[in-house]
Amino acid sequence: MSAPNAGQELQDWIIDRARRGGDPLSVVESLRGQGWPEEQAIDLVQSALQAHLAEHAREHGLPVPTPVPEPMELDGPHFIDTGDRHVAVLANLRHPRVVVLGGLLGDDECDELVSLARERIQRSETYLMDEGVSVVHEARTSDGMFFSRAENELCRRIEARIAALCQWPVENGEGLQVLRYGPGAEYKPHYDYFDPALAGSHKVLERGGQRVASLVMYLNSPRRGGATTFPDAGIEVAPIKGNAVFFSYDRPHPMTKTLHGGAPVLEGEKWVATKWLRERSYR
Ligand code: PD2
Ligand code: ZN
Repeated sequence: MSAPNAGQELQDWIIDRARRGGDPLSVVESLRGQGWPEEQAIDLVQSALQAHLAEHAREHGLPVPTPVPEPMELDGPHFIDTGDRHVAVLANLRHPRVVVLGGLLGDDECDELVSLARERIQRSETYLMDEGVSVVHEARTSDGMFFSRAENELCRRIEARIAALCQWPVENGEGLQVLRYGPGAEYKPHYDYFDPALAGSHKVLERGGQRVASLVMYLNSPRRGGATTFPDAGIEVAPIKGNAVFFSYDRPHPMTKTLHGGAPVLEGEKWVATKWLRERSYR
């Protein structure tokens, strides 16, 4: 059957093709065969699929998915060029969307972040979403601090690298957070997005919308323990200096399988820097 002209009928035709197993690229090819220019064909397929996913989510009482940063495709190259470094892709998982990265930071950059953070570090607080306040909580026994965005040359360099890696505007990033875990310290499993159903979320969502991705960067290598765990996926990422784990969540819902935690440090200490990416500009 040939593609109809435009509008709802065309959208239905695209969805019908996709339902019958046509992958998005083959649908684009069919549209090109019907005379649509390539860019327009890609836009048409993308927006039809997005509208379809949104409708499906609404029908099932789920939050509607939003675009997320995407450092690389599956089956992509093993190294990502961020402009100033070649970052290795060590593991790449589709669901939950998790990418383990090698050599995102240099040893000297890790050491410098630790030494800048050390003097400002305090017991980490947890934001209680239903009350809208931050408190010291037994679920999070690390110490931490926040840099503001672009606070110094090192932060600016790392933020620009992350923006290139994730193809996500630097303005959509929160400032870097640095955490230190002493022996026995941990971060119990949690989600990084804000639960929109809880009263306290509204205040944080006003600044840049939802968090849509997290990047946990390891600033040292604890001798034992301290892995970042994803209980719903049954994987754990070893904390190795300079490496990082990226994960994204296209809606604030457990269906993203991005429950994750910092396992107790069993020997030595663990330092990480976390970068959260928002939907929109974060000020
Ligand atoms: O330090 C970690 O491995 C870790 C685990 C879970 C950090 C965070 N969450 C975080 O900063 O959100
Ligand atoms: Zn987290």
